[in-house]
Amino acid sequence: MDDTARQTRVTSSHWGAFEVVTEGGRIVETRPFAPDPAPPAIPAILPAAVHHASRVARPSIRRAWLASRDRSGRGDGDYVTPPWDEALDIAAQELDRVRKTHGNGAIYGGSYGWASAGRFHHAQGQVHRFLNCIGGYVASFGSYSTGCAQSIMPHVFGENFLTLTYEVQDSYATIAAHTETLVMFGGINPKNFMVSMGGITEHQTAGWFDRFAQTGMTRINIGPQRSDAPDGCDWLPCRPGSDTALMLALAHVLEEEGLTDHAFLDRYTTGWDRFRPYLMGEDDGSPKSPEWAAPLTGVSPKKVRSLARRMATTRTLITVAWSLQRQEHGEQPYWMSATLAAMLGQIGLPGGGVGYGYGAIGGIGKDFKPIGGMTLPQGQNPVPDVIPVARVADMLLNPGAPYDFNGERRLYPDIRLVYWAGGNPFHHHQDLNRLHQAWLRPETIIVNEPWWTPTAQRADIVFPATTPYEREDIGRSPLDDYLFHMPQLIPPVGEARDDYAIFSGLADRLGVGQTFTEGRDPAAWIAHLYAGLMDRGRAAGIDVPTLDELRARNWVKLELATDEQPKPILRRFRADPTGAPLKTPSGKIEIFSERIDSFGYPDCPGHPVWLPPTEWPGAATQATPLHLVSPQPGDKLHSQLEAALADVDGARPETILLHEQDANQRGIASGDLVRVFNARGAVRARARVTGDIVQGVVALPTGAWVGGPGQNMDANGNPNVLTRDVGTSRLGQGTSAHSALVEVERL
Ligand SMILES: Nc1nc2c(c(=O)[nH]1)N[C@H]1C(S)=C(S)[C@@H](COP(=O)(O)OP(=O)(O)OC[C@H]3O[C@@H](n4cnc5c(=O)[nH]c(N)nc54)[C@H](O)[C@@H]3O)O[C@H]1N2
Ligand SMILES: Nc1nc2c(c(=O)[nH]1)N[C@H]1C(S)=C(S)[C@@H](COP(=O)(O)OP(=O)(O)OC[C@H]3O[C@@H](n4cnc5c(=O)[nH]c(N)nc54)[C@H](O)[C@@H]3O)O[C@H]1N2
Ligand SMILES: [Mo]
Repeated sequence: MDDTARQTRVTSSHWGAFEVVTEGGRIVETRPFAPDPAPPAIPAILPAAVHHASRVARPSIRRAWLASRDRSGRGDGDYVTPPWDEALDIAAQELDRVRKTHGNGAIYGGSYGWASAGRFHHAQGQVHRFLNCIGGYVASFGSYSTGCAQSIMPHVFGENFLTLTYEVQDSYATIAAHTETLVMFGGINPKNFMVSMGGITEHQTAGWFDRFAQTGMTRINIGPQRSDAPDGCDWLPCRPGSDTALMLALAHVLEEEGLTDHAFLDRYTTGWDRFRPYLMGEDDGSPKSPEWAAPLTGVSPKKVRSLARRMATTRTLITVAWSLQRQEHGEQPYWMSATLAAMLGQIGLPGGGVGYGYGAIGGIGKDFKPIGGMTLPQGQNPVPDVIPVARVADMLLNPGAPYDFNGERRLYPDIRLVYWAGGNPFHHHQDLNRLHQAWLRPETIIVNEPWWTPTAQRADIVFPATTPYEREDIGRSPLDDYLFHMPQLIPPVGEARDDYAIFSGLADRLGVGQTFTEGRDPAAWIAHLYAGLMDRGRAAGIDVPTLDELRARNWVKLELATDEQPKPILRRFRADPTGAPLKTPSGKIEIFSERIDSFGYPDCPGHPVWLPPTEWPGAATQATPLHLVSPQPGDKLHSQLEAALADVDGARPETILLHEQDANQRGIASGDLVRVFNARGAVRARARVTGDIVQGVVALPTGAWVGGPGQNMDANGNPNVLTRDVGTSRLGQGTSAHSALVEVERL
């Protein structure tokens, strides 16, 4: 095939499928994929991003590290660019030195991040398989997305949190048919359902909201921003961090007005008797009434009462955004929402109860026959150490120190080498100045990256990785009903190699080449993994084309649509609580957990409670009077494609939303450049003044590449310079990204 001729082919990505026009070995244009009813705008930036000057062109090694193993200059930008063979030799020797001197437990390979959508070339799968082949690595548990929920929710519902969100909750079709009142804590966010891990083809969530409106469903967005739910929803402004107080007040009204479903509580839950005295203030003299909550939440008691009555008398679904657990004490709104739903007695009824993360990614709320995805086997990790993913800076700063996590006391390992592929911690982690200090500790940092991200800029060895457009792959997500052959569209940019080739080269040098590759090249691996997918499809009665057919067709829509819920765990539990118990210790929904209580954590006691975060509007000070929420960016995925997006006129610094009154007080108008700061750091941002945010709250999206170390202000506007790096609690140890106070001034 002449790959310089003009061609149009389809590929898949985390933000959807799209057509790619190539010519002369370059991506020249992208176009929407016709079957997608609401294609996102993100792919338009691809031609600029893929061929951007910020691509890593050659293997790069920090000159000072090479000369003297210097770590202090990480971020100085002074690299030498040896040929591939030499760079791989150096990296392999260093991996070997570290494992022989300190053991594999000194290698951190958690390597958190979204990487790209193709299944074989998924960077995390590749790095984990490689590190397992050379004796293992310290891994990470959970995600920045839902780490806290993954710890708390199994105690409450007995189910893995991801199973709960992806397979147990009602689909949008069921909600449209049954729900009368949709109560959305943190909204169901139009910008967020554009993306979905591993791919999303038909963006249907907006269409479902049109349907909800037609059915007359009441849709209430509770939180700091009107824009967190689609247009047409009611907005109940509420201060960030205060949702648990509002849920408690709703619960108090139910109990006070005789609206609690006690029959449900008796049959399906445990621990109500331990929780009720707290709710009614019998044990602490403080009833959790709407009047109690009002100064915390900013919501009037009258509104709380009328909402509670509506929830008790209509089919009500409570939804909770993932953002509510990316904050200090994020366990509490999650646990309390389950308790509130139990009091309403609708859990297990179609369109009733509680659901988590609707809209967080576009794939949630679709019901498909499960035929699984396609993953590279990662092998066994002989190293037992696993840290909660968001505790990475704590680990690097405190080797050997004890920490608590979900009932266990553990010790942080002593990390000498960090290997990252497919993530950008200098975008995603909190308190980046602290991470920078932590990052100076390991002896060596190796990163595979297509672009010179802030993380690549702070690595000692950088291997240039291909993007999905430069290699063949298969696109397939269990939350989607399309299957893609992702053809190689253009030759690798610069000297980039696939992660697979990089790890094969290292594995060869470390004597485990055959173990890593099993003698397969990428095409053979794709054929091997694809055969497994075909088998599972056949077993489920689904017609999956042969790989050759798929190659010829580029994409197919699989017949995965189903009216049946794949895992009707809560329906069966409701029908027969003794015959189909939950996997909690009591077999029931746990409003009080003996297990959690036995941990003795003051920051996560045995039943849901109101615990004010250290930083939230209720703790605002003169120096930091404003609460910062740092949502996902609407125009892209995290920090991906940032280099090209940052070039767009006026795009950087990133835009911060301020309430009119807060802006007036500071003499700030829309378009002004501002300095956002607290004791942890300062960033530049561009102001946009609005009435659609709660007064005292500012919103600065994530995703800008943080500038170089040593500057006292990040010029691009990465909110993680300002966020606080502390676990949600000893139980969840998730990120507390959304709990931060700042001040803003005009520049
Ligand atoms: N303040 C604040 N911070 C947050 C959040 C928040 O709400 N507020 N949200 C958090 C959440 S939920 C998340 S998920 C994280 C996201 O954080 P990340 O997942 O780390 O962010 P990405 O920008 O997606 O990073 C993926 C990186 O992989 C690279 N990459 C892509 N394809 C390949 C490949 O094939 N090979 C290799 N080697 N590299 C590749 C990309 O160029 C990019 O640099 O951020 C977290 N941070
Ligand atoms: N376009 C786009 N979509 C994405 C992503 C992306 O990078 N870009 N990232 C994806 C990923 S990895 C994830 S994990 C999901 C995350 O999905 P979410 O967690 O839902 O996303 P966020 O944008 O962090 O937060 C949504 C909103 O929650 C509100 N909020 C913050 N704190 C509080 C609070 O205390 N109470 C209430 N009631 N509301 C609060 C904020 O106003 C914010 O706009 O998004 C996914 N979708
Ligand atoms: Mo996430």
